Amino acid sequence: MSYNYQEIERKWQEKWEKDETYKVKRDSKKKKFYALVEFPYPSGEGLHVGHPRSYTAMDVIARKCRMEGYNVLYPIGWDAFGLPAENYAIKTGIHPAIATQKNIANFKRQLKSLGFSFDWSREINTSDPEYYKWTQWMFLQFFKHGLAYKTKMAINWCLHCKIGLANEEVVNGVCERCGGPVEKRDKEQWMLRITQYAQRLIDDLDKVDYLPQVKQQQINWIGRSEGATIEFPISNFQFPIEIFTTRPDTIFGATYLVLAPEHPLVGDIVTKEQQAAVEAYIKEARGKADLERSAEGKEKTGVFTGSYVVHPISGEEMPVWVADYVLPQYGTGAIMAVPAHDERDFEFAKKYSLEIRPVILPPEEREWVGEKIELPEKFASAVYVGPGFLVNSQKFSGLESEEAKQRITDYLEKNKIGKEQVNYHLRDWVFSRQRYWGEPIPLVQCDKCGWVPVPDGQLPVELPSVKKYEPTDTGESPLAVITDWVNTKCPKCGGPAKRETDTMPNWAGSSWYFLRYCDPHNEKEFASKKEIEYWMASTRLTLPFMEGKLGGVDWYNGGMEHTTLHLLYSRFWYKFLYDIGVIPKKCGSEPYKKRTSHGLILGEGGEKMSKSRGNVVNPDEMVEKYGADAFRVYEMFMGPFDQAIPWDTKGLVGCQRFLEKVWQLGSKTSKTGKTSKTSALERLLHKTIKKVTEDVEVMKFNTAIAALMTFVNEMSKSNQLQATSYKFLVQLLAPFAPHLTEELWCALGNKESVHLTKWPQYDKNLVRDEEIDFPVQINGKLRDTLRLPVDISEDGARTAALQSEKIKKWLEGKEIKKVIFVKGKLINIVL
Ligand code: ANZ
Ligand code: ZN
Repeated sequence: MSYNYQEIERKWQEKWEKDETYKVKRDSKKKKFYALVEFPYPSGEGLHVGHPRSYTAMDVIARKCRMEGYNVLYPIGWDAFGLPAENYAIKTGIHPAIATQKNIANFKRQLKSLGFSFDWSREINTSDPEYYKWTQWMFLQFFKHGLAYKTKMAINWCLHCKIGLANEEVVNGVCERCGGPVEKRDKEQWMLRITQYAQRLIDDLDKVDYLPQVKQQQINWIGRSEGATIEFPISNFQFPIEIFTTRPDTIFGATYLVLAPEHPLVGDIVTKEQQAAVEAYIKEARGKADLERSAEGKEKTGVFTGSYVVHPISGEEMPVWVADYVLPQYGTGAIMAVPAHDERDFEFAKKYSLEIRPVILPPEEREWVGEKIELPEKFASAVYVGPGFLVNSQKFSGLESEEAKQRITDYLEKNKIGKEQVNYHLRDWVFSRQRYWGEPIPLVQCDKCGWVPVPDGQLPVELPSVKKYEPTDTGESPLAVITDWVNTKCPKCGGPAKRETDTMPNWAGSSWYFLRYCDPHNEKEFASKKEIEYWMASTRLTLPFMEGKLGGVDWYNGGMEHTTLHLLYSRFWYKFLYDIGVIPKKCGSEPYKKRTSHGLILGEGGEKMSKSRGNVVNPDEMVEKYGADAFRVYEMFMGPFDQAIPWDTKGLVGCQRFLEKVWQLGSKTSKTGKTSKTSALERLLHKTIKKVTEDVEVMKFNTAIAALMTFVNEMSKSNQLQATSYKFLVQLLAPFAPHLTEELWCALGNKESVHLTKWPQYDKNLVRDEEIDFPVQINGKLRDTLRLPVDISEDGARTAALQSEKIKKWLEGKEIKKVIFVKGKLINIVL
């Protein structure tokens, strides 16, 4: 009988669906395991071969955990709001909801064809009003707790998409979506105060088990920075200019000040003579993106304001400049420039011939340290950014940088010139979009009452139908022209009011979807506390290697590209829900206990897979030609899970052959045949069980499969196989190749699904490394041989030798001079 994967795979997929094999219910008698993958955006292109890399990995883990007795939740859904569906609607006039439904149907067919053990009864869709009702409800919680606010701000505006972008969506100065130019525009925007959580988002990383680089990326993104704010008084002007610095130790090296072009004081301090030049400069700066303005190496530009400040300690006059390398939203939007010790200031000072005054000397130049030193030219001709010793810094001269920072900050505080300050690079989250295909923001503006939430009972605020999906040229959402939807009554006073026409960004629905999976059909709450507590609580410890961590989703695998945005947003969102008491305390304040990431799958030539390169591999075609099981095994076998690997169809063919071999082995199996208990094959079996069990736990899927391949090769050599070895093989392979193994399991006469059987256990005695005949010599002559493990240590061998009756006889009354031990070879006792 040949291995007809197409028939077998279809058959078992239908059976699992009918039997609801992977459906789970809360069961307080069982320990739970919650495995999560990032739900896909159902694009028109369908599934990419990269999706199943993550889905198969977590499917293997979920299936193994199920066999280990856990109550496993492995859900899936659709992150269905987003620009592509809207852009498609603009082109074709087809409603995004209809296009999205069609894409979902296609994705679902594809995912089902791969045999993932998702609990499909929990399928969710973020663009479903039943779902986004709760996204809106949560937004209102943010609003009611003062964490959502509307403000006029300079936003990144994509000229092509006509959409405001969050800082995160501007990559290398261009729009992340279309690659088009981005400029700054003032717009009223809804914001979420994620900055209020900055410190906790750093601190709580200690409580979770994330890949080290994932943690580091989050920390860098939040960008905590310790320093001081310092005030510089302006001659003939009432207000001082406040700057932020991380290097108060360099204060005596400050030779000029720089304001961001957007700084509110610019207009007040600029002199008549300089006014025209400054205005022209500001106009130009507005067109540039932040990164272009601040990158090192980019040519710096600026203009003198004509005004001077006074150095707060030395009393010297310093010119004030405007330059766009200083950004308005960070710190105070103003800096003291220290060209001798800061790259950008150095470039700028050279260009405009401003003074470069070294005040920090590297440790090896300590001889120059003092209060009034004539330094050689060389110190001012290159920038030195490292720590060192202070020079020409009044009474602080001679101090080391770190100590000087503290002493100078103390001095500033005592004299009320400045104070210690911690800043974060993280900005508040721009939470509104002027687009159609997103959750409407459920607020109403009343002339009398201001912004008023839509009452809970009236949620969801459903997206009304529009005729045209283009955003308007004024930048309003297409919803703004539907006057009978916009005009409404104020829920508070009953007077005339207008609905907010902005919608939410597509990060909204994905910020809490893992909570909805716990209780997806609940109509009264986003999820009941009971269900959340069961699936997310910390007290219900899961796998041994996760012990001691907080509660939450047990294991979340997803793309490295989501480390700074989705991961951070959803941690913030969850912490807020936790703080307002809608998440049970037992669950802890972090949503994900463990986070891992998979490497990308590249095109056959090693480049990124993309439509434009024409190197996209279609999963449908691969499944059709080689089968879902071979496809799954290949994706897990292709290379280390966390690394980027080029696709190679030859590798897939190899995996198919491996499965065929397993299929053929079935016919060689005898149900009665007995091989001796400790045969080499028996040992190899137990080592294989151990290897697969341990490797899957650390996502070394490729080496786990390699071990299975070795085992199968050895089995093929033997002409009669023990039924138990074969059964174990089928079980070990089940998480990787669920259809084939189910068929083989059934053929062995079992009624129950292999996926619900108990995971094989290995015998500790059989995984130990083999023993060898170990020679024991006395004065170089063989006197005994002992059965000892190959890897026995010197002490072990010595003890064993001294216990041997034969050896004891030779040693009687003699003194041991020394012992020569050759690992794995011999021991020689010299008398
Ligand atoms: C003087 C100085 C001397 C600085 C020196 C650096 C080195 P992080 O680590 O990112 O917080 N800075 C402050 N506000 C800025 C703004 N709005 N736009 C651009 N640059 C700004 O960096 C803080 C440092 O970046 C600050 O410390 C300031 O330059 C600059 F040897 O002050 B420093
Ligand atoms: Zn009102």
